[in-house]
Amino acid sequence: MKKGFVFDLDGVIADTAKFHYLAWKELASSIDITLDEVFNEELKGISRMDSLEKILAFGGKDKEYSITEKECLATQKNERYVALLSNVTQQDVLPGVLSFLEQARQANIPCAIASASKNAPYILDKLRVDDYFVHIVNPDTLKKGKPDPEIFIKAAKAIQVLPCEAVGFEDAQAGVDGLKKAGFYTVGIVKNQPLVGADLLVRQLDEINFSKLIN
Ligand code: B16
Ligand code: MG
Repeated sequence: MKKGFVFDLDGVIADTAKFHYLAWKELASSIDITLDEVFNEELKGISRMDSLEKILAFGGKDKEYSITEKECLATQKNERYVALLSNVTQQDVLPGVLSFLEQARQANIPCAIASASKNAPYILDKLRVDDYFVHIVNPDTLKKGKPDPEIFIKAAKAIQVLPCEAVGFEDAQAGVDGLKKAGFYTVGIVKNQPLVGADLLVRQLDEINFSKLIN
């Protein structure tokens, strides 16, 4: 019997990846690095600073910036990202998510968010789904980002369930790897990307038989 759910945000609750991509693409282009959608897949689920490091390495510029300059670049990207989020509404919640969260509420299954995004509380508020989550893990409290299992273990603790009693929902390979290491039953949300190692793969949450999942 499953007793708790842990959700990733970007790519599971809403498609904010398109805004991350736009903001990174503009930032990268300002320093003469051209990003493409294939490379962008590698940034999913990865923290802001780790994403910047990957982009600089991709452009062969990883040795060119000091820590302060990198922090400046990351802040610049985030300001653009947050500006792009300003028009987000409940219409942007991915198909099947609201009805799934409603079923969890009816079944008294606590839900938590395990997102690498420091903007998660703001995004959940804009999407008007924050009431469904009893806990949002603060990424600032983590020693390591995904694929390390730490964020998922913290989320399970916060909703007082064991990882083996929990279901995790992820769209990124780093997240699926972290959930499996933590010992969760793992649902992978696929779009066009391959996801290896998930226990169940769906395109959207309304493809899931809710009672079969929890029993
Ligand atoms: P921020 P998730 C992740 O969200 C994104 O997939 C990733 O692309 C982004 O770099 C990361 O959040 C950090 O986001 O810059 O807003 O702190 O998939 O873990 O919900
Ligand atoms: Mg994600």
